[in-house]
Amino acid sequence: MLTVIINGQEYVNDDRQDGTLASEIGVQSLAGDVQVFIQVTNRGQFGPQMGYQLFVQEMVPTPGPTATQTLPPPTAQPDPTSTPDLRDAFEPDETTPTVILVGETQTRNFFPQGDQDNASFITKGGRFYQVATSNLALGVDTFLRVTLDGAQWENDDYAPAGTGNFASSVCFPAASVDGTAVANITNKMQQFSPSAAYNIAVLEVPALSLNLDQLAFGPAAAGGANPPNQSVQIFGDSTLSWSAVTSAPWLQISPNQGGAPSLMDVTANITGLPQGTYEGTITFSWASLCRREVKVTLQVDPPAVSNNQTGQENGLVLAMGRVGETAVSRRLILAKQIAQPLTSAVPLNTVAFVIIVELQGQ
Ligand SMILES: [Ca+2]
Ligand SMILES: [Ca+2]
Ligand SMILES: [Ca+2]
Repeated sequence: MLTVIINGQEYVNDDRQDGTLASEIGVQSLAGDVQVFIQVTNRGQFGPQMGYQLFVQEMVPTPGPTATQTLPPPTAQPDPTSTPDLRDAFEPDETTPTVILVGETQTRNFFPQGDQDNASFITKGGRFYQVATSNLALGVDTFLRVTLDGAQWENDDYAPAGTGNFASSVCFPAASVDGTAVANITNKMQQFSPSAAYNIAVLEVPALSLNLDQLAFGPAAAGGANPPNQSVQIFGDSTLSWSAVTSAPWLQISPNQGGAPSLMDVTANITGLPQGTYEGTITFSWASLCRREVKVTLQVDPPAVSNNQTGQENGLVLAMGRVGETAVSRRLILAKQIAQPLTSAVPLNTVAFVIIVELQGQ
């Protein structure tokens, strides 16, 4: 990017014309001999090989009929407030996302204030793609959202909490037809500076799909048998290699790695678990940064209690006297559950009754 200051007037030019990244500015001194200040900045990559050539040429106005056409006007509009452009080389990308090729890695930054980055790439029908950020500078915590044909995938951090890795990764299947996916990247740390840099890359990865997204076990009685095992079916490309972990000791899987197709056996081991509702996760990983989760719930009920522990008998019978003894009227007038055990010998979680039998006419 070329900046020229002459007589206090500043001219800026990025590209001299479409199709070239070179810059050109033409100026004319109308106030005699003056000093001209030229500044050259780079919007691209830096390195020892990143050379360029700078020319300053005098242009003499041609006499004759064209003498009135002295010098061409400056090729760039005056921009007195302009400063060196420290945005990444893929800006502006707000209204029209900058193209990123599948397999390409781009270095971008979050600058200026409020900057978001957008990248688009062509997807082929039936393929699986991974968009991931890496090499995050201090002050950068990427959040990644990919949209394709109205579908949307999001990720903040693919690494577990405590790893200090705030990079993002989204893996998604393209539809059955070719399309254009758009990745939007924002900085959750809200730091905006030329040094708030990171890399964004797009890869094609092996496909992985599951036959379900969640599993529910139970209810099972605490201390009793495990609920029946369930299974997860894994499908994908022949090149797929996945591994899986669970978030809780009670949630057990076998196998924990494989290819496609695979069948995973899922056990909810309730040994030692008190009653309650449990939640766990099976996390599949493949292609380094791709993740897919299956949510698992488990319901553990209170321990099962058999009838003879309750003291409550079905079909309470009061056999008081023989058939035909009409002189005795038998009437159960009250069978009331009371709140407290009758004695300390009555175990908790049992039911006690007071049976009052009123005999009349004796
Ligand atoms: Ca940017
Ligand atoms: Ca931007
Ligand atoms: Ca993040």
